[in-house]
Order: sequence, then C-alpha cells, then structure tokens
Amino acid sequence: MRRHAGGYLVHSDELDAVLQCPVRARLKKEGTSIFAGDRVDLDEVELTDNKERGSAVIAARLDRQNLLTRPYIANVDQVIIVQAIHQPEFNSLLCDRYLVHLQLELPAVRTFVCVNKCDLATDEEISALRNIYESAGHSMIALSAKTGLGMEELRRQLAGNRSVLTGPSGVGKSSILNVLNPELHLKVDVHEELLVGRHTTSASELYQVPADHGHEIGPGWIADTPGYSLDQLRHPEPAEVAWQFPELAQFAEECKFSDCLHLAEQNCNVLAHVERIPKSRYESYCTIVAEAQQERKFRQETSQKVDAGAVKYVGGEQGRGKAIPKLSNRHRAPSRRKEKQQLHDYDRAEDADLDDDE
Ligand SMILES: Nc1nc2c(ncn2[C@@H]2O[C@H](COP(=O)(O)OP(=O)(O)OP(=O)(O)O)[C@@H](O)[C@H]2O)c(=O)[nH]1
Ligand SMILES: [Mg+2]
Ligand SMILES: [Zn+2]
Repeated sequence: MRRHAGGYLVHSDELDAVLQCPVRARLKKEGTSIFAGDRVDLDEVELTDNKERGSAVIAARLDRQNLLTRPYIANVDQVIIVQAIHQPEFNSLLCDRYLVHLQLELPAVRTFVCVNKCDLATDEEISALRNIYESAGHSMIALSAKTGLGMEELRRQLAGNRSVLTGPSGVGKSSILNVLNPELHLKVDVHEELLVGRHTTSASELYQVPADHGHEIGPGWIADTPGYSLDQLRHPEPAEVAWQFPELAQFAEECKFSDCLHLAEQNCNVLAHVERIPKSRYESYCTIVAEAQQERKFRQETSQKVDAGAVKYVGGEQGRGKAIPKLSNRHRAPSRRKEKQQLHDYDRAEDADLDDDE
C-alpha cells in the first residue's frame, strides 16, 4: 500500500489484513525497488489478536506488469482521467493530451474518462461529451462527488483492480476518493501554489476502495496523482498520432498518401470525412501533431549541434567509419542500468524522507 515506519504497509489478500513489513537486508543490498502496487512474497507472518493487523518480512518482489513513473505505482490495471464539466470548464485538448500521454506511458492499460461536477451541467451537455468519448473508444462515466451521481458505476469499475486517478487540479479527484472511502479525509480545495512540496504530490500510495453493499463486488485499490504539466507529457512521432484517435484512424487507414499527416493535403481521405469526426477531437489531433513535430525538430536540432567530441563512429576505425552524433542525455532513451540507478536513488531519498505520514 505504501511506505511506513522504515518498511511498508502490505495488504494480504489471503488474510485480508494489513501488515507492517520491513524489507530483507538482501533485497535492500541488491537495490530492489518496491513501490505501491508491487506484489511481494512474505515471510514470518504474525497477526495481532483481532486478525486485521500484523507484521511480516518482505522476502521478494515479484515481476511487474508495468510501472507508472509519476508517482511510482506498479502493476496498474486502469487509468481514470478526471475532468470537470464546469468549474474549471471542460478542456477537450487537455483531456485528449492526457489520453495520448497515458497510452504512450502505459500501453495496453485501459483508460477511461470520468467527467465530474455533473451536478452543474445539463443532460444535453453530458450526452454530448459521452458521444465524443465513446466514439473514441473510451468509456465515460458522468460523476458528481457532490450528489453521488455515477459513484456506484465508478465503484464497480474499480472493484478488484488497481487504478490510478489523474487529472488537472481542482476537478475533484480528492473529493471523489473521499466519497469512495469516507475514512480517508483527504484534503480538498487546496490551491495549486500550496501543493508545491506537499508530500502527497509525490506519494506512492494506494488507498482501499471498500466493497459495495452486501460485498457482491470485491474491494479495489486506487492511487491519487497530482496530474501533469505540459512539459511532462510524452509526444509520439507525428505520423503516429493518428493511431491514438480511433475515430480518425478509420479514415487514415484508407488515406492513399502513405506519409500523410491528414492536416491540409488535397484528396486526403481524413479531410474528405472530417465532418464525421467530432470537431474538438480533430482540433486536438491537429494541435498534438504540431507539438509532436516541434518536439521532433527540437530533437534533430540539438543532435546536430553536438561538437566533434560528441561524435561516435560506427563501423570501421575512427575517421573511416560513419560518424553519428551522440544524442544529448535528454533525448537518449535511458539505459536499463541508469533507470535502475534512478529507482534506487529515489528509494534512498524516500528512506531519508522519514515517514511524515505517521
Ligand atoms: N459542484 C461540485 N463541486 C465539486 C464536486 N467535486 C468537487 N467539487 C469541488 O471542487 C473543488 C476542488 O476539489 P478537489 O477534490 O480538491 O480537487 P482535486 O482534483 O483533488 O484538486 P488537486 O488536489 O488540486 O489536484 C472543491 O471545492 C470541491 O468541493 C462536484 O461533484 N460538484
Ligand atoms: Mg486533490
Ligand atoms: Zn491523409
């Protein structure tokens, strides 16, 4: 579930108990990182008298299906993008950027859209959004943390899964979690400037979402996140953007120009059918392609500006082989070893950050 008292709080599904668990010294020495969402093997399990709490030792970490990096959450089953319909006003571009980013960050993970504050909207406004996102292949839940609208549907979606809530500030993520689990008492309505340096913004932590009435559906686990700023979003290659927009991709597949970006080309099949793509989605597509092109241009320019010392030779001896510029660190995919080191550093920083949540 999270770090606690120099170790971790681990929920045992088998015992339905929460255990305080230090980590075997050998795992620490090997630099094995452990985050919320990881599955672990336990030794020396002992329960207290009421059988809901106890202790154990983490003996091994099992392989991960995936790892979200901001905050670190392992084995994510689904991502829920939260937006408000009003206050702040629904922002299609932002919602579509989150969808593209998360499909790149966690491929093969289900993503769905939750539109909160529906108590402030008309039925027409809600169904217009539903049509847009359902035609893009994402289910949409209309929610109100205030009136409880859609909460049971969300609870059903969460049951038995590890989910991550993401979305911009002020849309009601913490309010939603407080309704799902009234014991959490998460802070609501904190202004953005106050969030800087707040512990929860980087916390790797899963909260339990209790089972529904009568325990017909099991509990779920959910993490809150601080959302993304624009410079943290990933960009696909310009030509790949279309595949993130299924309602556009169906026409892109039939476009006879193989290198078409479907923006302005004559006789482009997407443009011929553009009336059948929701306007906001096509606009998001154009903006995201432009951003992807800028990102690529920036990458090419920085890799040309490298000096001679930053050139490496491929094939043949120095001077005769083909000289290719080394990429700057910013754009080289991190090596596995470096990634491992970063995780390790993160772990140690967290160790030093002595559990202020106790
Ligand atoms: N009308 C209405 N207001 C809501 C609803 N849900 C949340 N709010 C209000 O929206 C404001 C922001 O809610 P939070 O839960 O703090 O939003 P958040 O997404 O957690 O924001 P950050 O923590 O800054 O990322 C608060 O004033 C809430 O009372 C809702 O369903 N309807
Ligand atoms: Mg919040
Ligand atoms: Zn085209």
